[in-house]
Amino acid sequence: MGLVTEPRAMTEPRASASGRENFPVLDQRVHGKPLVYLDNAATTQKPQMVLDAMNQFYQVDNSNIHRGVHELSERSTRHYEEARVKIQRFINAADWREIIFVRGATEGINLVAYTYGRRHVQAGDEIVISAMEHHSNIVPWQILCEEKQAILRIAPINQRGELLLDEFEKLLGPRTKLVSVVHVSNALGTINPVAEIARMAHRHGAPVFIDGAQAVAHMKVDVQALDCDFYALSGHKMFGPTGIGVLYGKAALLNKMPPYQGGGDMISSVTFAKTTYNDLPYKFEAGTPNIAGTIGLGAAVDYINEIGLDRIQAYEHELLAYGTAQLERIPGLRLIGTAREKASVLSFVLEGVHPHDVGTILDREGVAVRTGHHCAQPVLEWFGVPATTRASLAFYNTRQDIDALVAGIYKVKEIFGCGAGSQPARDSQSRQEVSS
Ligand code: 7TS
Repeated sequence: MGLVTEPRAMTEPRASASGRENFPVLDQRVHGKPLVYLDNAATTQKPQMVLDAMNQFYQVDNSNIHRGVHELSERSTRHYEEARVKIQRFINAADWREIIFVRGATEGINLVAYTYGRRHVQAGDEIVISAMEHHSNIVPWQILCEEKQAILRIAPINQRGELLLDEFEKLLGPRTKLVSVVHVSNALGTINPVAEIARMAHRHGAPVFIDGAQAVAHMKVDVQALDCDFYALSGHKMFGPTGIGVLYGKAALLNKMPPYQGGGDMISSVTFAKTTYNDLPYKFEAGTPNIAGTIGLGAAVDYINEIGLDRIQAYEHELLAYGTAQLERIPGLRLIGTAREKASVLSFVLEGVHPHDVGTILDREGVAVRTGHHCAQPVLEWFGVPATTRASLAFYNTRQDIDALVAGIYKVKEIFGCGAGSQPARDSQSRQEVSS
């Protein structure tokens, strides 16, 4: 069965970029209404192909990897390592040894903070991040800075939620030991110019970490073209399972880093007198990994490739434009995050209604969104809001889904009696730039 619908699906209001029928979970009713799943930044749904790959592993091949001479172990090892090569090609890493399987983007960031960071950051050194980071790209650096008496510098943004690159560059200098920036913001949807940031950081001799958790399901990522030193992603945000992710690192850096965790598989030999470590990537993969999850992630990569990221990106761009236009029309609704380069996220506040109430009422309408600070408290604080309601898109969403969201918001307004009087916010037209 073909996964891809006819090209006209790109502009047809009711069509998605790919058959939703491949996602069993989407075919259900919630509170008696058809499910409209708009919480893809929290986690994406899984196509049948991913579920089948994982099921197949447990039903047919289940065995530990890298350690058995028997047939099942050889099969498991082969499938696990094939997934590594799929990821290598997917993000265009130069070598499969640069692909390290971790639990998710969070673990990828922690790994670098605890290994590269501990080794290279000293008292008075500086790490630069942006004002729009997810907590997982803030807290590991705070822990490191506290331990080392280093300084965390925060690159400011403007009212649209875009980085101020001139200000960014001013933060870089001889004390900068690492720059770590989100590729696509989960709270705002901003796409950051990460290739340019990498060039800037390299001019000052600092390596660059890119948090790609929200990017890889929505756009083509080429780590060599970006020339980033590290890149992290989460499988569950790209139609794969939870508990599996990837840390990409340039081999030259990874080779010089100490191990993150000790245990089986990460060693070359162990004696009580001296232990030597395994080569890349195994040096960073201590213990039995998430084998089924890795194989599921490989299947997710196959699935995305089959549809095509160019096609996904074009479709989602059009859907985001449609959603933005619809939401901007709603009186009293203010979009948070109106960057010119933006992907997949519609974050907003509704005058007079707490986001949790918006989310709860939308849920009763079958519309799943996330409310809260989205683990990006500092940036919401910067915008002067404690929380937002966030609709986040994937390629299986449709204009109909957006229409259901809009209808739900009008229902909220009706219930809270804020149907008239207020004007839609026009933040996207604001030119004011503010440093944080
Ligand atoms: N970085 C970004 C930009 C994220 O959006 C997230 C998760 C992470 C890192 C952490 O990923 P994990 O898979 O290791 O947990 N973001 C969200 C979100 O927006 N809603 O729920 C999780």
